Amino acid sequence: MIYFLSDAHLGSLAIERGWAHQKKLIDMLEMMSEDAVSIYMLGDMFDFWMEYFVHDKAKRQYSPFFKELRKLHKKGIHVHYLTGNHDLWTFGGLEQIAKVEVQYEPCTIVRYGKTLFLAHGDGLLPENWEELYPPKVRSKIRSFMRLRKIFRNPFLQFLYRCLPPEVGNKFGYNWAKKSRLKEIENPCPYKGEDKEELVLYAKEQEKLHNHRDYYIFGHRHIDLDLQIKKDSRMVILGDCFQQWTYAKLDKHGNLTVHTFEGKEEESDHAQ
Ligand SMILES: [Mn+2]
Repeated sequence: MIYFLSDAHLGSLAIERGWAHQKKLIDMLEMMSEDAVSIYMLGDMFDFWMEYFVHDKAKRQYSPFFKELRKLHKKGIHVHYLTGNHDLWTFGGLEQIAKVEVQYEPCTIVRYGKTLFLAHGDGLLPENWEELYPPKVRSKIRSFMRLRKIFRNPFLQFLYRCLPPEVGNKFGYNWAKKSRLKEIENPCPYKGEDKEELVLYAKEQEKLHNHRDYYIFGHRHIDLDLQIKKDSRMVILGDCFQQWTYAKLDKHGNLTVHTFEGKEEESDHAQ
């Protein structure tokens, strides 16, 4: 079994009961570990992840999560970590501490006879996006892409890593909190097959003869399972803090989407 999950946004200042959140994520991984060969995390597992040049005490809050990931590694389960737009600032530290394999770019893999395209999903647009959207949306996309470029600039990354972690974290976690709150107050639902960027992107890939059986994305925090062509499907994974959705690929090459309800003891507690 191969599992896919994304967008836990651990450490978010906008998510109450951070400890219970992390615990549920660990329970979810435990459940997966029963029959997983590999697990793909498709980005934004942390609300803000930055590796400074000096020790960052704030990372301690994730110790249980790291411990679980090391346990999976020890069991022989490969955990792949694709970076998102909240956690791209990893420079070898996460790999070392959590024993995961970090990938910075979308990738295509072949498993159980199926071709899968995996990506967090930020910054993926169809070629002709400028003709597709009205000016307001266009300028929103443009400023997101500008910010994305700044975030990925090696020199600016170097400068940020020089900051004392308390200073960098204060800014980073609050920036992330703002985007989380904005999402809660003003959620951006599925835009429809003719508007949703990732749907258009996947469809375009198919037209360009980059055929894949499955496309799996995170980032949007919507739970979408869509047949884009007779032999091609796409899934957007939802999240791991409100929806708790994940996907799995079985050994016959079937991809299915599920919701993790939590461990039973937990729901007994939660009344
Ligand atoms: Mn994201």
